Amino acid sequence: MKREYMAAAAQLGPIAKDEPRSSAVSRMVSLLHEAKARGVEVVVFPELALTTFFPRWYTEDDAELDAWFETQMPNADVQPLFDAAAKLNVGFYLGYAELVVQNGKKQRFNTSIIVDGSGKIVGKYRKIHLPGHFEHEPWRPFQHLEKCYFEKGDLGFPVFDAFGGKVGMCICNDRRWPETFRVMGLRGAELVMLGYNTPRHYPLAPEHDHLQDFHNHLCMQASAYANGCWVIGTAKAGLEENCDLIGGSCIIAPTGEIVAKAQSVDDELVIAKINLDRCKELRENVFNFSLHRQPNEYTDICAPKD
Ligand code: CDV
Repeated sequence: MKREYMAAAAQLGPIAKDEPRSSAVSRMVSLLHEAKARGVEVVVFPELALTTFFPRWYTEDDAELDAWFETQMPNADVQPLFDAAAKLNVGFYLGYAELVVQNGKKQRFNTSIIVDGSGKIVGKYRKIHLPGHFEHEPWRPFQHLEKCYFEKGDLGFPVFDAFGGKVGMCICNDRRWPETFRVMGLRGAELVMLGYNTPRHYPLAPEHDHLQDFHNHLCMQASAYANGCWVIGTAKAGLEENCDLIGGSCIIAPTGEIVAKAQSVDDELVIAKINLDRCKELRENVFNFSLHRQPNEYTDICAPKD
C-alpha cells in the first residue's frame, strides 16, 4: 500500500443500552460506504464500538457481564463489517470487549484490532491503562468499572506492518500517558490509532469538566509531536444513556497540528490525507531518537511501581 492516502476517524454517536450489535455494525458499515465514496482507505472506529459503554453499570452477575463481550472475532454480528471492508478495500481499527479462555482461565480485555483492506485481522492490542474503580461506588452519578471488568492488557504496545507503514494502537485512557506513545515511537510507529469513550463529567475532579476537550487534544497532539507520528483519535460521542461523552474526533499530523476535527457528536467521518513520510520531518530532526535521546537519564521511568 502506498504511504500517502486518505484516512478517517469514524466517530459514532451514542449507542443505547438496548441497541443490538447489528445496529451498531450497520451504522459502521454505512460509514465505511461513505468512506469509500469519499476516497478514504483506512478508518478508525471508537473504543467498545459494538455496544453502549457498559462499564457504567455495576453487576455481579457473570452471565449479564459476559453478554457484553465477544468470544470470537469476527462473529456473526460483526461479519458484515468485515465483508464490507473486503468488498470496498477499506481497512479499519475497531474496539470491542473480548472474552477469552487462556490457560484454562476466563479473561476479559478491552481490545482493539486492525483489519486490512482484504478483511483480515493484522493486529491486536489489549488496553493497558484501565481507568475507574474496582468496586461498586454508588455515590457516583455513573459507574466506571473498567478496573473491575477488564484485566490489564497482556500484549504490550505492539507495532504492526500495515497501511503502508508501521502502525500502533492504544485505547482511550492510554492516550493520556506519554509512555504509551514513546514505546510505540521507539518501535517506529508512524501512525497510532485509538478510540475513546470520555465522559465530560469526571466525578473525582469535577472542576476539570470544562477542560475535557482541551485535555483530549492536548495529550494526543503532544504525543504525535514528541514521537513524530500521525494520530487518529475517534470518539464515541454524545448523550449516551444520560452520560455526556465528549466528541472531538480528530486527525493529528506529526507536527502536532490537528488537520481535521469532528463538527458533531454524532456518526461522522473526519477525513484527511495522511503522508507517512512526513514523520521524517520530526524523526530525522528535533526528535532524532538515536542522536538526541538520553535514556540513561530516564531510568526512574522504568522503575517498578511501589
Ligand atoms: N474509557 C476511558 O478510558 N475513559 C477515561 C475516563 C474515565 C477518564 C479517559 O481517559 O478518557
